[in-house]
Amino acid sequence: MLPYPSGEPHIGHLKNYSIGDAIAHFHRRTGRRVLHPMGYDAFGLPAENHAIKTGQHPRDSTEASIAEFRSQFKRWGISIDWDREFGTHEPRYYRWTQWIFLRLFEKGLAYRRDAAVNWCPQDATVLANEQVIDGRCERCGSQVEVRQLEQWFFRITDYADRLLDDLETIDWPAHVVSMQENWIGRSEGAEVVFRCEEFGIDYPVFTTRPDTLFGATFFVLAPEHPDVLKLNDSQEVRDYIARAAGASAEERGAEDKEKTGVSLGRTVTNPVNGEELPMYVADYVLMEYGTGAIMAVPAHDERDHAFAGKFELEIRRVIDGGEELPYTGDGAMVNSGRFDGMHNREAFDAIVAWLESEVKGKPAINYRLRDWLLSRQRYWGCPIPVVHCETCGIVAVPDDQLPVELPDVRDYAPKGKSPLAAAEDWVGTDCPSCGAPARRETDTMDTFVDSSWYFLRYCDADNEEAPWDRAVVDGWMPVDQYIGGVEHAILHLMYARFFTKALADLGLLRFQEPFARLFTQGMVTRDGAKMSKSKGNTVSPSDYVDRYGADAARSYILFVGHPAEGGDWSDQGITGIVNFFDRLYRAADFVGDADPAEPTDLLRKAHWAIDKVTRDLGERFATHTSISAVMELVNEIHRNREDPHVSFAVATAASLLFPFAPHLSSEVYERVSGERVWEQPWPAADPNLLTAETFELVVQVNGKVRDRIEVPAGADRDEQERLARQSPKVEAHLNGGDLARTVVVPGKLVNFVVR
Ligand code: ANZ
Ligand code: ZN
Repeated sequence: MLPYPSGEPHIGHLKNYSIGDAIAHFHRRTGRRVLHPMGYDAFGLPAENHAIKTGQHPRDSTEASIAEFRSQFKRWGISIDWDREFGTHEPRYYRWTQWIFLRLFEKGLAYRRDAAVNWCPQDATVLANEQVIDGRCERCGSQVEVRQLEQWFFRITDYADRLLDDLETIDWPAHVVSMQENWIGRSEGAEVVFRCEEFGIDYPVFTTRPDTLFGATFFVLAPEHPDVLKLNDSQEVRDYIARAAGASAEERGAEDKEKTGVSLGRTVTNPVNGEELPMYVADYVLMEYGTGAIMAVPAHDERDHAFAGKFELEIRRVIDGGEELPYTGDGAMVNSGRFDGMHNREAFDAIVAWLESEVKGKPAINYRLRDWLLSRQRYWGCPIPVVHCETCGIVAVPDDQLPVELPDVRDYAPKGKSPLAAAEDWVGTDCPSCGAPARRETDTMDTFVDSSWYFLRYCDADNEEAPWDRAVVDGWMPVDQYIGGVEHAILHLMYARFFTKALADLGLLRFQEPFARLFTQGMVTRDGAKMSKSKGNTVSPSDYVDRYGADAARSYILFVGHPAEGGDWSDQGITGIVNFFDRLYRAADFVGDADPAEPTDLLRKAHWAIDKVTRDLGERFATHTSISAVMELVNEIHRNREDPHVSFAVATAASLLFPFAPHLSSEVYERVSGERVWEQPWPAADPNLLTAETFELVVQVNGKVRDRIEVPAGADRDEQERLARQSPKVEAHLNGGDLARTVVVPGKLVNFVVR
């Protein structure tokens, strides 16, 4: 993942790019073509807020920070292809961000509408739903307000099913996959129509429990529902609506929140039994979800139950089971007329079928996912390339006039509209369609737009004719290994997937997913505590690089634990790495004294280390155990300084350490062998010299790795298959499936193919 350049790199950057560099070196030396690029996610609020405070142009502070990041990455020795570097704030990059926007606009995937939006009063801008955490602004923590404004959206909801289904096709950590699933929030249920006879209005509701239809005893509209005042415009109702507007969706929907509401004095008819249900307005029903109206079933829903208790409404059980109400489990239908006795899961389908036949309902699917609000009323972002014309409406800026460059302004402070609105010379333009005077769009794009396609540009960074050449991009992509923090599990990783699919639909790409494999790194702590600026316990990588060298800083961060987990940084700990480096460096002087024909224990140890690092690093990202394997080898070397194989052992140690500590390792390697280690293939362990009693067997189900088990070295095919089948993890995946065949690659893997 590309960094957001602010100040100087922190420990998370050191870790992220040290992992990536180790993997890049490993794969280069195993014979792959490796593209390991770097860029900067350079637009965004922090640079702009800094500009407001200091008057410095955000471009200047951002570019100063980029220069600092670049110079530190170079000092760390990260093997980046610097020819492909760019910042997303450069016109040569954002020209193509605008170009992509226009392609999505042409397809109706970018559109503008009036919307109730999350407004941060502190930052004076709208926020995407994803940027509101517990009703507060993700950046500054202010309480978010709701406002009605014209905004730009990407129609990501059109892709909800594909974004969900294709999670199956990528190798991502389970917790990230489930976060994406929850964010998309697909619910299957039914739409059921309740009629208000008095007003002649039909109210559809979305329910995930049509099986509980006979248990509906009241009906609720959201306070924002447009019909509320039509049904009852009393002062009490007006006051209630006004009060509800202040609270966030999370607060309003919370199960434990005291329920409030007002009776509307009207009724709707339950389509299944003709009963009249009293109507209420209550803030636990949200306008943005489903239809903004619900049928309430207090016997089987927590919130309806709490509401019914407070307003003394009937609670009627319709599913048998559980001691107490509300009961949310399954069971036999009761009090449900002709459906009594049926299991509720079957009744679910039967009731929906009946509703359909009566034209009173139908199966329905609802998503939590909302369209992506991409416009920002801020300065430091990519201009949205359209103009507003009195006659023609919204008109795209022609491709040959891109980029629409960000103008300079004097005042960056947002005042409810974009600071760009003050750049009168820039705003005033001619309509590309009719030539009449028109005005440029003054909103800029969410920075997540910039980072939704940058990986494509890396493949073809200098292309001036197009954002990329399709053949080039199809050749490299998808990204084989993406690495970054879990904080991007939803926003960036969802948006980039959406862009990739939309671009593929436009015929611009051949693949559907941007990142085939994802690795999320864990958070580094210091002396057991979370690092934070306020506690003053952060680690500045440059301090340690100055003191101990880049190799030590890089290796230490990869040694403190598996990089997917946390890992604790301690100042004493890093000195252990430095001592180990000293011992390796001194070992370059050891000279073996005899003819190295016969294998020795040291030679075996070297092959053991090759085998271990190859598997630990290459398959599992286990950088910590890789480095400790080299430590073990170096200890053996010091115990056997005159071993005939000592030079081979030292060269091997350097070769295996190279992905972590490239500077020291290449020097040691050259002293021992006269060669450049990065030009050498990754070493291969001689199986005859491996004395392992066990080996690691990879167990797959339908080609997906489900377990790794230790298996005795002598185990034959049948034995390997038998042991693989015993793995509980595998059993869980075989569960119920029909075993079509089993593939055994002896000594390596067993794959169960199930239907
Ligand atoms: C009747 C019912 C009976 C429900 C029952 C649940 C349990 P998910 O799973 O999140 O999709 N609902 C629908 N629209 C709503 C809105 N705008 N605001 C608040 N609640 C809303 O939730 C779907 C369920 O949440 C729906 O199913 C509806 O309540 C409620 F025993 O309908 B249910
Ligand atoms: Zn016009």
